[in-house]
Amino acid sequence: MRPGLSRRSVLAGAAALAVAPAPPAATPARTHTIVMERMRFGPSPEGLRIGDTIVWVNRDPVRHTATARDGAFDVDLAPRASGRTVIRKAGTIPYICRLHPAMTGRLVVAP
Ligand SMILES: [Cu+2]
Repeated sequence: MRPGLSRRSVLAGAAALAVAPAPPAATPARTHTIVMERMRFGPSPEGLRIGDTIVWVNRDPVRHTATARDGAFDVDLAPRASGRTVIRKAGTIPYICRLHPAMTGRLVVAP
């Protein structure tokens, strides 16, 4: 038993761990808007991150959906309605309107 390794030094070590530099503060989640208008999706926001929210706004007089091709989300919007989804994964996520498959877009989410 090393006499130098006292209970005190063990506690000091634990305290040092507790104040070790934290990883960079997580970027606060943000909210982005994508407008559906005139049978198109508006531009996809830049700088998307996991945890961010997308607010989908349908300004058309017809129903639309925002449907991820991989099933990550599926928002069904009556005319003039809006809805929201939270981004749960990184990568490129193509999406369409199920009712108007010519309406397409993609989210690019940072890893
Ligand atoms: Cu549509």
